Formats: sequence, C-alpha cells, structure tokens
Amino acid sequence: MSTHPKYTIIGTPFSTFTRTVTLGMHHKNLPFEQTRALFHTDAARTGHPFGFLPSLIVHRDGARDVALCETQAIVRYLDRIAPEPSLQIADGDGGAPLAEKMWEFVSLTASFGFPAVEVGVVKKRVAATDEGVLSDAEIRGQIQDGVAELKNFLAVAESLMAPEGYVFGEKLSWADFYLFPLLADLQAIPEGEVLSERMRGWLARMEGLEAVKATTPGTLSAGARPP
Ligand SMILES: N[C@@H](CCC(=O)N[C@@H](CS)C(=O)NCC(=O)O)C(=O)O
Repeated sequence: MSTHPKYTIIGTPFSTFTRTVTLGMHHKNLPFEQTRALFHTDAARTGHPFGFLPSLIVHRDGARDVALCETQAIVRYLDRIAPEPSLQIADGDGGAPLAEKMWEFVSLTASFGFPAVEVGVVKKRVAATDEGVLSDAEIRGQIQDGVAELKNFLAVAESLMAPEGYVFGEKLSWADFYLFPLLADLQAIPEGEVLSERMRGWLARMEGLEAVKATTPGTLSAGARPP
C-alpha cells in the first residue's frame, strides 16, 4: 500500500501546464484524481488564488488538505516526496555545464514558450478553425506575427537542447515535461509544419513514454476541446 498522501489535480487535461504535472505524476507512479476544471472557475480558484491551472490538492490523513499551486512549486514537491525516478539532471548531462540549466530551460519554456506557442498560435488557430468562418489563408494571415514569435522561440529552445535524445540527451527531465505539452499541441495544428527535424525526432521519442500515452486523452492531439 502507498505511504503517500492522496492527491487531486485541479485542471483540464487540455491545459498544458496541467499536463506537465500529470506527466510527472504518472512518471513517478503517484496516483491521483483529476478534476477537469477550466481556468477562472470556482474549482480553479479553490487551488489557485488567481484561478489558473493546475493546482495540486494534498489530502493528508488526520490533517487539513493542502492546496499547492504554480507548477514550479508543485514539481519541487513531487521531487521531494518521490525523488525516483528522477526528473533532474546532473552537471554535464546532455552537455549542460550546470544541473541548474534544466530549471533555466523550464522557466524559459513556461515564461516564453507558453505565450509563443499557445497564446500566439495554437489558441488562435483552434478558435478560428472552430468558428469556421475564415479560410486557411485568412487564418494564416491573422496569426503570422505569432508564427514569427513561435519560430524564434523554437530556434532558442533547440539551441539549448542536446543534439539528440531528450532535451538533455539521455536524461529525461522536467525540461521535457514542460516543453512536450506545448509542442504536442503545435504538432496537432497546421503550423506544426514549422517544427524542425530535431523537434520532430524529440516528439517521436517522447511519444514512446508511458506517461505521455497516459496523458494524451483530452488533449488537442487526441481531437479534444476543453474541458
Ligand atoms: N505560472 C503558472 C502558469 C499556469 C497557466 O498559465 N495555466 C494556464 C492554463 S494551461 C491558465 O490557467 N491560464 C489562465 C489565463 O491565461 O487566464 C504555473 O506555472 O502554474
């Protein structure tokens, strides 16, 4: 029997930050329940003061539940309670001079990758497609500035990655679990055509992971829409 507390993730599987956490929980064999809430709902606000997704509710025996939000806090908690299998890197892995380069990649992906991929391109493409009014050429025209930003982010991300394997070569890490939900969405829309060979190879390798398979239902690549 597990000695861990029980966990609830608040967040729709469609949410990329939510998927980062559920990828990690699957990989670390931490069972959880998922409340498929959308952002800015009452459910989202129970775990996050600004109603963002995800949050992690820790149900403790004989003590009050604890709500933990902000993915970079959540993944630190997961690493502490389930250090193995590790999602950290060591100095030198994948050519990274310092282990902290992994957190640098995570923060760049969260701060710059999410706006570049999701806000500037994926959400706009999905909304316009679902609306069904504009032609493909018109949609492309509408999002061309976003695609330019997207290409810049992808070039930067790739320049920080090892030439092959995961982001840091042979060592799977949180860097992969932050980047994957974004690029899996991108791959599911026509603008996925901008993905390089390196990124396509990385996506294919990621798709072989059990954690990726387990978290695919409910995402854009599975044809889903929120929630
Ligand atoms: N800093 C937050 C960002 C989370 C985030 O942006 N989540 C998205 C869903 S994937 C959200 O809730 N967005 C609400 C909004 O943009 O208003 C974290 O790392 O947890």
